[in-house]
Amino acid sequence: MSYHILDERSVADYLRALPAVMDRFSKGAELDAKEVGDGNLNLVFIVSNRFSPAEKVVVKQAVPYLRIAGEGWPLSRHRMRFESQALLLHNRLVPGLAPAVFYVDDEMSVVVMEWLGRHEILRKRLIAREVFPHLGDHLSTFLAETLFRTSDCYLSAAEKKSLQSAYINTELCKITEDFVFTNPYMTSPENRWNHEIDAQAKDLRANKHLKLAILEMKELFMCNSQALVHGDLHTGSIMVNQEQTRVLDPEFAFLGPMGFDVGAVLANLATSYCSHFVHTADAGERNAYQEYLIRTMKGVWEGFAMKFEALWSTNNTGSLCPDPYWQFPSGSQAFAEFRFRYLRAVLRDTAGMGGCKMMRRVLGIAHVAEFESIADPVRRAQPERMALRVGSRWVQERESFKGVDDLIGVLLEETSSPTQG
Ligand code: SR1
Ligand code: MG
Repeated sequence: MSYHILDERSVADYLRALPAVMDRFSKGAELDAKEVGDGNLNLVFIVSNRFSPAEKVVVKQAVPYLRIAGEGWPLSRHRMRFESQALLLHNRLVPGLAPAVFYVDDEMSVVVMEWLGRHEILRKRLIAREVFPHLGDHLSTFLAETLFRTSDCYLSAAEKKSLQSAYINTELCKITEDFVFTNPYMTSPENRWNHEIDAQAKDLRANKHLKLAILEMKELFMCNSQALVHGDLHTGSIMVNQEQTRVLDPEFAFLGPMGFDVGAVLANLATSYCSHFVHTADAGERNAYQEYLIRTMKGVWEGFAMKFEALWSTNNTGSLCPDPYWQFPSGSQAFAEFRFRYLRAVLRDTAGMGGCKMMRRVLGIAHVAEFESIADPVRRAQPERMALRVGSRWVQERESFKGVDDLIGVLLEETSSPTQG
């Protein structure tokens, strides 16, 4: 079928012709559709059986422009190919941690997926102070498995290059290069920020040391093809309930630095931490919830590092450092030392990437609900300033970080005096 933009009426007709999707519904189903997309890029429909409303699927379609900016900002639909192939790969590597895929249509730039009716967007639940006991474990498994198994630690050079060629995601990488690593820190028309923080924005945009450090992160993002990264792993790309976690929306997937994904998770937990100085007035409740967020940050990094190390030490099948390379008297110690150094470098990149991600959410085009939901600009300025200070220090001090406690230490220091300017 040639490409056309679906709407709430036509999406049902479209699905009716797809046996792989209609098998998900009882015989004689009548389909109703509702567009629910609140992301920056795509259309998302929930399609249900009128006679059995619990039977639902999700249809996601790329439109040929950037939705957040409108039709005047063209963007090719190739992104849906990256998303669907990454979703299929994630289903293979980490079954249960990505939504099941029922149908992929490259012509129509459509993917039909499992409806996650028992799950909610993590970002929203964090604002509501909900605790998810398995979150750190699930996210660290997702990160370790997807990053290790798409890296040179696990794949042969030929497999890795072939993976790389399947994910030349030029346009979405450019969005990140511009909107995460460049435009928020200079004059650019799409930037928006709270004018209560004009002074901080101005200082930050004129801070030579910070700007040099940000550029180092951008260069790493553009040049280090370490593993297949999700590419947009913020808390709006994660759906949860008390038992399960699903990572969605991998349209930004490409071969990039591992720290970009790990940093995205830690940065978003840290922005949530900052936001609770306003969202949660009761100090006892606030402290308890912020402690949970810190535990989760720790769980994500430490779980990731431990699982990655375990995977590598038992599956050293990649072309990076084949086992015979380590066949000398102290070879196994040297290999352990190399793995340790590798993960230390990922931690450093995690801090740098995460820091950029925190700052861009305050200064750039795309903001986050935990801050935006604070209507009063004076009150909103407080967590926004915190996020700028933490992000700025994570990027600039990254070389000195030895463990996740160092990143957490900066977060605690920069938020210890909530009224700080
Ligand atoms: C211009 S698109 C803004 C952001 O939305 C996506 O979720 C990515 O984070 C992108 O940077
Ligand atoms: Mg997205």
